[in-house]
Amino acid sequence: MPLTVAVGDITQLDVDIIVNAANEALTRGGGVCGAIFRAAGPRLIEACARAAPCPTGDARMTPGFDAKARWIVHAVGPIWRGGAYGEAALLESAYHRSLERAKGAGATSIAFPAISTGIYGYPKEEAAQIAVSAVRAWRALSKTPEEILFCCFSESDAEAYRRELGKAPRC
Ligand code: AR6
Repeated sequence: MPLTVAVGDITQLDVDIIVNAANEALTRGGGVCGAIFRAAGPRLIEACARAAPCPTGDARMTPGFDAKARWIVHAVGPIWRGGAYGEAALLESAYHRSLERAKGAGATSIAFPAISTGIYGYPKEEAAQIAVSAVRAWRALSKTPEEILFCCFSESDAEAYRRELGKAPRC
């Protein structure tokens, strides 16, 4: 199945797993995290407290509770500090660890937001390039989850992903 780009609110997607752009404490925040906590309801706060902490570059999984998705993967991307602090490797790892969790759960579909590109300040073009290359690298190793979506909150963010997906994979 091709990698696809969706535009809109990730909580409205019809997928097994939505990925949260989380913080290490797995506490309720703003951005996509706020939308996911609203959709999942108060039980998510307790489940996240049990699953915390989650180091940057790693991911934890909880049920989706009242959200449409069956599970939520909480992925912690890096805070952008200029690019010389291992941010790219940490962002790539956040995608990889999320996909490992999805595969472990037997999920067939997963949607990612543009992790780290909001409150954490990661430049959007560079983050899209890392997201696409991380997911392509996963795809070369594993057939599951079959459906992988990039959910962008704006049309201009989606354009960055479409450009990356249009490029040949890097070796
Ligand atoms: N659906 C899809 N994407 C969204 C949505 C939504 N409902 N809302 C925002 N985005 P951010 P981060 C996009 O700030 O940079 C939280 O407080 C948004 O436009 O949500 O990883 C956490 O608890 C942007 O492109 O996450 C952490 O403390 C992308 O989601 C911290 O923010 C990510 O922006 C994480 O910061």
